[in-house]
Amino acid sequence: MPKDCIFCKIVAGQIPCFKVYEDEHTLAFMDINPVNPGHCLVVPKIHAPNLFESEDAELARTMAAVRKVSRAVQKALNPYGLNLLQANGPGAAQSVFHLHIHIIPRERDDDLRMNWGLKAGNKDEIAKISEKIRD
Ligand code: DGP
Repeated sequence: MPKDCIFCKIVAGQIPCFKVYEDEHTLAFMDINPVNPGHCLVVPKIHAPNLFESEDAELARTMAAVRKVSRAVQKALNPYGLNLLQANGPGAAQSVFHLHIHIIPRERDDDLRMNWGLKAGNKDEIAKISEKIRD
């Protein structure tokens, strides 16, 4: 585990998160800067900095978890739609260099665009939504 990887620390339980799903290979938790309510992230537990350096098997397991969590988000929050996003490299605005897939619930006319600026979320609201998805 790279010493300075924030998502490795979350996987190891050294930094808290609002967890919504976990299995042997993957972890899903709420994004701390949600672009829309219910925005969450799915990560492989084994560190890979990006898509290019990930293993096929890890990627397949991660995407299976993405589908599972996406179904939970859809059921819990009934969004208008869902976007999946993976920022690959600084040029694509990747800011955390541990592979992760964003699950972004969409609202009608939310006017969401790619490469949004980071804005701190409301922790109470994030916690409440995470309970709905986890259930
Ligand atoms: P990206 O820019 O695609 O690398 O997305 C990184 C996301 O990770 C960004 O939306 C904010 C989120 N994030 C950064 N640090 C933390 C953290 O400590 N906890 C949680 N839950 N999310 C984080």
